[in-house]
Amino acid sequence: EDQAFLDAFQKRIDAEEKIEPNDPMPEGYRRTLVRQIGQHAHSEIVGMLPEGNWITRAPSLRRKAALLAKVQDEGGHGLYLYSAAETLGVSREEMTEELLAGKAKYSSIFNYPTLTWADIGAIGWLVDGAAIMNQIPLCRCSYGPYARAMIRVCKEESFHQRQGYEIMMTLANGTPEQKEMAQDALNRWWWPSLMMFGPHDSDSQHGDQSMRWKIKRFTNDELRQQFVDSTVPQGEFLGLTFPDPNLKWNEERGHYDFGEIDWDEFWRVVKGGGPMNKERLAARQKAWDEGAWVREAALAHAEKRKARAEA
Ligand code: FAQ
Repeated sequence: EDQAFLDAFQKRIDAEEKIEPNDPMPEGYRRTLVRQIGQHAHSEIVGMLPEGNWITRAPSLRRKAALLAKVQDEGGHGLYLYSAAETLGVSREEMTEELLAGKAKYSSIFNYPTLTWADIGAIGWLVDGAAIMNQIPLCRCSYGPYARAMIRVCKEESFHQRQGYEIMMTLANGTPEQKEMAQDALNRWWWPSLMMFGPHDSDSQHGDQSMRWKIKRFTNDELRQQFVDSTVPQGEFLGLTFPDPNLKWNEERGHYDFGEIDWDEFWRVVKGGGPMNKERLAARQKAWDEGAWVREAALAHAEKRKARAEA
């Protein structure tokens, strides 16, 4: 790739032009998007598992219907995202094989267990809240198909977030035991939610280049700070406390200060050593194996139709 091509491409990016599937693009740009969109898709699909765990145990029919719809939405998001990645010349099969081989990542957050019903509230409130903070700027990503997919995804995420917050509100205003459950869920999900935004900017391998290419519009630390600033008042409204003694409003900065993330835990979970990593991948492997006959049948059917059309 010569410099003139790279410069011309950067000019299009700087002019806020959308890059479309058939446009010439640097190989690094294509690779970064395949990596990020693929990981994002895997996160949505693996992300169905922690909440799926509670569908049969939801406390009422109304809660069950809402949770079922939310988990279904996540499956839909995964499919849009695989389709967006396919416009860059990779197949869904290749992406899935990379996930199952442990080569492609998915969000660290989905490697924690959902121990009580309150976890469903905490996931909607915090995990979907963090996802929205990260995904609203992706609606302005320079790559057209990804940006457009994010618009609908964000609308659905905002329903998910409200669904979760409303569960937390009900528990926080319920019996002392229910309030205790909500507090326990916040204690366990707070730090992993902050980890969703990725390493500090100084340790973010891809951050600078992705900002230049306008794939990312804000850095990991900027988005994490925005999330803390908007979420802490919501927690206070619930009458709950955050498990961080260093969390404090900083008048001068106009932001909350907060404590240091346990980065050893973060990298351990990212590298496969989290509490639920093995179970999550085993569940994906089982679904892939058990779905093999469907893929084979669909292919055989398509070939038969093609042969008939040609005869
Ligand atoms: N977990 O250089 P950076 C959802 C990896 S929301 C695991 O900073 P980048 C909705 C990173 O991939 C969750 N790995 O990377 C939902 C890279 O490794 P690589 C999904 C992480 O890409 C809600 C390395 O560390 N959302 O699913 C994590 O510039 C509720 C260095 O990091 C998205 O994927 C992590 N937390 O920035 C579903 C959003 N953080 O690839 C169900 C799109 C970093 O070189 C229920 N993605 N790594 O092997 C992004 O915005 C970016 O990819 C970041 C990371 C911000 C996640």
